[in-house]
Amino acid sequence: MTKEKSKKREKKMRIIVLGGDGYLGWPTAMHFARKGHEVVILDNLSKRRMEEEVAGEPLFRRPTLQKRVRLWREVKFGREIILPKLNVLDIASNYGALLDILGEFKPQAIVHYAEQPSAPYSMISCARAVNTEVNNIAGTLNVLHAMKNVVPEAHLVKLGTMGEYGTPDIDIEEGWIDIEHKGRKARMLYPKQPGSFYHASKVADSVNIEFACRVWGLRATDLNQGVVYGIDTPETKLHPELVTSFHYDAVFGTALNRFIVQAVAGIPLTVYGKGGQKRGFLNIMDTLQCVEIAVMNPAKEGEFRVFNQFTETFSVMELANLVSRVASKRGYKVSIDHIKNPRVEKEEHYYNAVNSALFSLGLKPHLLTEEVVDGMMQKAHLAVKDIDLSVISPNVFWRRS
Ligand code: USQ
Repeated sequence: MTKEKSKKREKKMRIIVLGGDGYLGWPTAMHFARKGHEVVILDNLSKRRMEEEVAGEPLFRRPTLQKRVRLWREVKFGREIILPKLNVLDIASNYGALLDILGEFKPQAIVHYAEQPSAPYSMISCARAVNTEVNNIAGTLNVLHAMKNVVPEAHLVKLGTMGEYGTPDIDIEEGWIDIEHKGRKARMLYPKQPGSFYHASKVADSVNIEFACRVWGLRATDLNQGVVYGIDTPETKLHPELVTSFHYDAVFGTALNRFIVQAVAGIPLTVYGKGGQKRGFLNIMDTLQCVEIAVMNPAKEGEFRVFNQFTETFSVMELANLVSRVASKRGYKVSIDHIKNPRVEKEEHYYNAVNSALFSLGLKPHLLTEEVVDGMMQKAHLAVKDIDLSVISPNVFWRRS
């Protein structure tokens, strides 16, 4: 690393984490606070309500946001995390309060996780699709307008998704593509083919953010993140109640996290269809690392930067085989079920996505090894009695019935 880069890393920043109560938001807030940055959390707590709707309780009991923040203060592992008086704030519907908080705190970076994150949730019904898109798109629009009005120099670090691109038969670039059409050339946003109304909401966000950067000169990094796995980060391990919300149900649980819990529960792994679906994956610790890299290396004025945020590519079947191998070594009896795919997606396809931007800025990945899977299994085993088998089977279907 160059001297200049390491100096940048030492700089202490004022950071707002929108959606700071979630699976990724809470560990991110602790991570920055531990490094001495000034961190403010806002969250509308809607994820906790949605979890109740689908009975998708996280595996490990998780205290309220207020209690988490209080505990963080008491254990003194880093700088205090700030919860403003109006911390339970819906950024999609309360623009005035968002404006006040940004104006008062004057963040240098805004890390935006405050979105409904589940593809299946967005496909349950018309109401859930509308709710997902309104919440996600309006929230981001409010953030962009508030930035323009009170903190135009701040850097927006927005969590997008690799699922915006879909699975085209060509290589996936990082946000932009050079196109030649009828003899003329242009650099354009990469074509999008989202896999759910949730993924579509992220596409709309990307379009709106790019527009705001181009027209208002805002600076933004769109982190097109792959599927995240993992239970712990260095900070969640500091105290049992600093745990994050680890999901394994069919609505909020992601593939590898679900397979780990299924193996520990002694039930078959739920591979949807053939299992040849390929995706980019990353460890939750690398989410924190990538967000930190983005924050500490801000986009330039007017720049809309897209980083594809994943470290490795696997097919679903490769993950299932890996989990099954590790589980067998631990003495669990594991089988793999190819269940009818509840989604409409390609089950065998070309997939080659570029992810070099974060690596060139210093990302050192935590790769998915048998040890990592084994560590997750051991942790999940601690809560084996709490696994609710009734929430494992998918009950949201993409097709018309
Ligand atoms: N899958 C199975 N069995 C399961 C669960 C999933 O075969 O039990 C398959 C799905 O059909 C899909 C793949 O695994 O082909 C990934 O599904 P997922 O549920 O792990 O992830 P996804 O719905 O795509 O969404 C998750 C996060 C979302 C994030 C996205 C990144 O919930 O917030 O944006 O991963 S990406 O997939 O790159 O779009």
